[in-house]
Amino acid sequence: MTASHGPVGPHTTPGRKVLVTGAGGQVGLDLLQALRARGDQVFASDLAPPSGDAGLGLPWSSLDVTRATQVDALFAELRPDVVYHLAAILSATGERDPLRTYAVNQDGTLHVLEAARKFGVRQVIFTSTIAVFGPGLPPLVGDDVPLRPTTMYGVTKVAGELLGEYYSRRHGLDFRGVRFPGLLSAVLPGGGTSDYAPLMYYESLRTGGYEAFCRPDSQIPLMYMPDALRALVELSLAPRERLGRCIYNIAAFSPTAQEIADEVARVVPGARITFKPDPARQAILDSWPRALDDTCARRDWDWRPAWDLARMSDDLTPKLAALAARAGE
Ligand code: AKB
Repeated sequence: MTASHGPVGPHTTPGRKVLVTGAGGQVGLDLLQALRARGDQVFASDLAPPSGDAGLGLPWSSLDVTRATQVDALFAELRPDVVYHLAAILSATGERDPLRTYAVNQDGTLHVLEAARKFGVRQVIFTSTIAVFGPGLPPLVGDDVPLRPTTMYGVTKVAGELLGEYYSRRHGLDFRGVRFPGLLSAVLPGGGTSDYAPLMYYESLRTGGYEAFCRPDSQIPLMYMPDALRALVELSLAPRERLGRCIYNIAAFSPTAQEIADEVARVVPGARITFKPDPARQAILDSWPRALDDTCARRDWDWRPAWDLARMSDDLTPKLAALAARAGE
């Protein structure tokens, strides 16, 4: 689709006032630092602010996105230029409590978009996911294949994409987003089906091995967090007139679970990785793309991944080793 957007703002200048929802999660904590480093005035929000140093010394607000009055009050108080809307419950946790997942992901996104409209937010950046896709996919999955998700997480992310596009068309909101692959970083993930990938590294470092909940031939798109953060910033700063759509596939690498296990054995010598597929999570993995086609992102805003599996392993392993050591103290 062709997106229509709101008034042009100073997207390429630093010093934007940026609010991040769901800031205490795997993406949020790293994104806060990336935004601060580029000179944005950053405000964080989540259900509860993290304790101690984890809050990075930034202003934090308690925000339950399922409460429209809370969302309105925070937007009215802060009047952000840009909102990164990350607050969501992921796929595996989502299947344990689908109604709560609907409330957080679906109602929460509606509340954020509505507050953005009411309080003059210039741009909303949305984090979508490979979970918007469902069974019967081609080997390389483009942006516009039919979206038939099997999880409540996927259903609500499809709806979030469509709601944002509606606000873009109807209200001129500058709504943009990426479909993230499974992400790996030095912050442990919370409740995703792609978690087997980072856990292979982390548990091998912490305990010497890991029993993965998937088959060795499972294959989904994955990405290292620095690429994911750069995508969120670069998409936000891209000239609007170049964007032919609101939501973009982005891709980096697509190893099988066995290939990740082999890679972990290279960087964590002696790691014992075994496979014991969990039927529910395996079915979710089997319904997701094996590889994403990100041609549109490459064409419209010059997206390119910088990290492959081997480079990521070399960079990530010492960071996860430090995390595992702290966990053992
Ligand atoms: C999940 O596994 O639910 C997430 C995702 C792929 O969006 N990491």
